[in-house]
Amino acid sequence: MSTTWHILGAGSLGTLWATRLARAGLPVRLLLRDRTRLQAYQAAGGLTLIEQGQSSLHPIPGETCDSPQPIHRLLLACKAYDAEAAVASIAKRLAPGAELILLQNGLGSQDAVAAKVPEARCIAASSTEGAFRDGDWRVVFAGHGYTWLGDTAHPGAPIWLDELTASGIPHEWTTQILTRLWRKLALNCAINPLTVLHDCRNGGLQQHQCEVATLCIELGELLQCCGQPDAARDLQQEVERVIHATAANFSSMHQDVANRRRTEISYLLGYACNAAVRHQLALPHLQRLQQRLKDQLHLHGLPSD
Ligand code: NAD
Ligand code: KPL
Repeated sequence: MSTTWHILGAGSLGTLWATRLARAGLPVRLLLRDRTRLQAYQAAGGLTLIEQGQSSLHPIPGETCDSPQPIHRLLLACKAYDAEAAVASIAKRLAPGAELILLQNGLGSQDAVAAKVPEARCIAASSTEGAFRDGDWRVVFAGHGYTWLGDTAHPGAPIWLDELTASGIPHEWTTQILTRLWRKLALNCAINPLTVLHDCRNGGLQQHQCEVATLCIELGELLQCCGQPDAARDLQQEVERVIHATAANFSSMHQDVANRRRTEISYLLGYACNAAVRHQLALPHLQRLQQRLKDQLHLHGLPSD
């Protein structure tokens, strides 16, 4: 009998994982915040996945976070700023040897979660898949990508990776997950805030090449200083490649601001700027970028943390 996949966070990525695992015949249960959310979910009859214009309904069982059954495997699919509180809400349900897969972007939330559940195995993930919600309990699979998984404390791969393969979830186990997370963080710091400040698509940054290049130099210094030389390698070329390849897209941070949603700034630019301060590294352009972004978020009436 396979271990049940408990999924906390019935948003974009949580739904994308839940529906593909369930479609492969694996046991999946959704963890919902409270009875009201559970009733709303049950009324919808399940999660809907929209893929290449085709929608499919998946009647995955749901339960509230305070249900009594033990959790052996948890996919944490909420935003970075919700991760610590979300894990606290299910901590007492974790069985001995439980495994958590942390899908949060950026850095900082993974350590906060691990500190809350020291007995559990925490596996960090970095994903380039893309999905968005077009309604409650509905997700559109918008961009194929890859998910890297790794555990900074234990290099051995978990036994359930073949379940991801069976579910059609492209993934790779890596012993360098921190390097992956830092590299993505650096890309997000070089691109996303500027798209908010210039109110443009990613491709619009081709008009601001000097600004992007200056940030890449500072981010490279930071990565070196934080012991991440591999994440620093050819950073500027990679940033330029991503800007070109995603020219028509709005960055995730731009979309958050446009939709009046809280951003993950503290786990991206905020984390980078704090790391620089800790290492007594002066990165004036990055610090200034953080201040400009915070001012902009204030102007939009959004939280700046
Ligand atoms: P989302 O906002 O669509 O979904 C998060 C869900 O978690 C929401 O439904 C929210 O209600 C739920 N949640 C939060 N706290 C909860 C709690 N205590 N109990 C129960 N449910 C709770 O977010 P998302 O877009 O799926 O992003 C999740 C993470 O994945 C983020 O860090 C994001 O940056 C990253 N990511 C997203 C994408 C994407 O395409 N959406 C791609 C790569 C990485
Ligand atoms: O990951 C992204 C995001 O929007 O968050 C990039 C790759 C920077 C594309 O915008």
